[in-house]
Amino acid sequence: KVSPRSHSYIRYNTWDTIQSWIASVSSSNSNLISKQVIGNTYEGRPMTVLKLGKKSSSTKPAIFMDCGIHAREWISPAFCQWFVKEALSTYGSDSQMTSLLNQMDVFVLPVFNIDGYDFTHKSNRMWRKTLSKKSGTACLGADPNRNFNAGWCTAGASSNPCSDTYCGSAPESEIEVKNVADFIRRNKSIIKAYITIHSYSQLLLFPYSYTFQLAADHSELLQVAQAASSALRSLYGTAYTSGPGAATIYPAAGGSDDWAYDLGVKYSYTFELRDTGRYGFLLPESQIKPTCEETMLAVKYIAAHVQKN
Ligand code: ING
Ligand code: ZN
Repeated sequence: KVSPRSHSYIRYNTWDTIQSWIASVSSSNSNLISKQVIGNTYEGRPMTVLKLGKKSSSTKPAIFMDCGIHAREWISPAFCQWFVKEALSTYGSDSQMTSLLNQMDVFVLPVFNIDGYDFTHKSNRMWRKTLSKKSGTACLGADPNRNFNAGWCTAGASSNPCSDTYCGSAPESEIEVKNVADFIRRNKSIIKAYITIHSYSQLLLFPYSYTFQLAADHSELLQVAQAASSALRSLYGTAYTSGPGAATIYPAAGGSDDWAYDLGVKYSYTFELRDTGRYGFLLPESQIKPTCEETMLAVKYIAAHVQKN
């Protein structure tokens, strides 16, 4: 049972709708979900992490996945909602999902940058950053994916508060980034994989983005990314490119995947979902279902690899 039956997984839901969904989906599936607030956003909205997994007496290894780091990338929160629905509705019938949730927990943060997401629905559809205020400038926010403590502000980021890639006044200056980083640090011993969902460009990226140096686990990360991309492509032919961030998209410091990797989370991936630019951030709602279905295959591939390693 997924509930509420009225929730639409093929719409771009507002934060208010997603917040109600978080409450009802967790209360009506308490055998498989629990929720915890990891802190509030700058404007005071609760950041709730859903923990999916069969309850166990022993501590289980886990995967952490977040959506909506960037406000305008609406397909991303749609994917996290889809993932939760699929996990609940296929547990017990799909052997891989059943085994995954029996052996591991999946932490899902459906919307990371809630203030920004709400702002894109109400004021500025193309907003990317957080909405924190800073003295000395009228410009708002910082780029949460430049605000992690990984080569912070050394490449592909701006120290100008008015820039869309403003790195913030210090690493973790953005409360949303601090809340997520604290949660991952607290659960460092159990978190085996970090997956973050962005759009657009159809890429499956892994560390590093802050340097052109190859990660210690480069060949395994590449092999898993390529196989996950093949699984994704098998459904509708959607082509993905995979590789380290710096060489595949552009050098950019302060990203969440690089930070998680350097903390010790080996399987650290950034997805850039559909499309390649025709609609860009304005991906039509008619593409939510196919995009989420194909992406499930890649995420499940990565999860299966993590599970057996
Ligand atoms: N792209 C990412 C960005 O933050 C990225 C690319 C991935 C940068 C990983 C750094 C680390 O710019 C989008 N579309 O947000
Ligand atoms: Zn993004």
